[in-house]
Amino acid sequence: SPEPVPKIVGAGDQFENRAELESKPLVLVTMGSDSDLPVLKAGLDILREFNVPYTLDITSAHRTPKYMMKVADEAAGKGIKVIIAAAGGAAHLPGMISSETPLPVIGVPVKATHLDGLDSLLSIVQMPRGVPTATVGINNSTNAALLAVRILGAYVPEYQQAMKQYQLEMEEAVIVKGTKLRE
Ligand code: RP5
Repeated sequence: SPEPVPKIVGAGDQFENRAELESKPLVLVTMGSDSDLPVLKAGLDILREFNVPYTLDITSAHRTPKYMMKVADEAAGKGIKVIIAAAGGAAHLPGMISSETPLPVIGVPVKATHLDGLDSLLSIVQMPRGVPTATVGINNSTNAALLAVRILGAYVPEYQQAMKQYQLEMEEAVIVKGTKLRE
């Protein structure tokens, strides 16, 4: 019979209460300004849905550059496994964080200026070789969180299982909608 899957310390479902959940964050969600927070809400809902312990911060590449680099430098040592970084306009935050950490960084371009988020997207996506930074769609914090769960799922079986379940439910929901259209 197959070996039972060992419980891996850090999986969100092992934490009994919110305080403990937040004390051992696996994902750092950081943003250039508190004005980015509304865009991140959907992603934070996903992290909660998947029971992923996360922590929040504001680290501006331009207003708090030294603090941003400190946070990036210390994240891995604190047990963080994935960083989600949201920024708008001249969105240098995800790339700069990525330059200072060995962790996977997912950038969320925020639509913050008259350029409709295209400025943010291009600021994040065109990183130089050697400093990879994953980039999701403009304002799409949902996909940033789902990608973070997938990364965690590569080594925490519970998250991978939960992601498979999420995908099955999404598939079912679309098929039900199609069926209703034909009724
Ligand atoms: C960026 O500038 C932030 O990430 C935000 O999206 C944008 C505007 O910031 P605020 O002027 O609203 O603080 O650095």
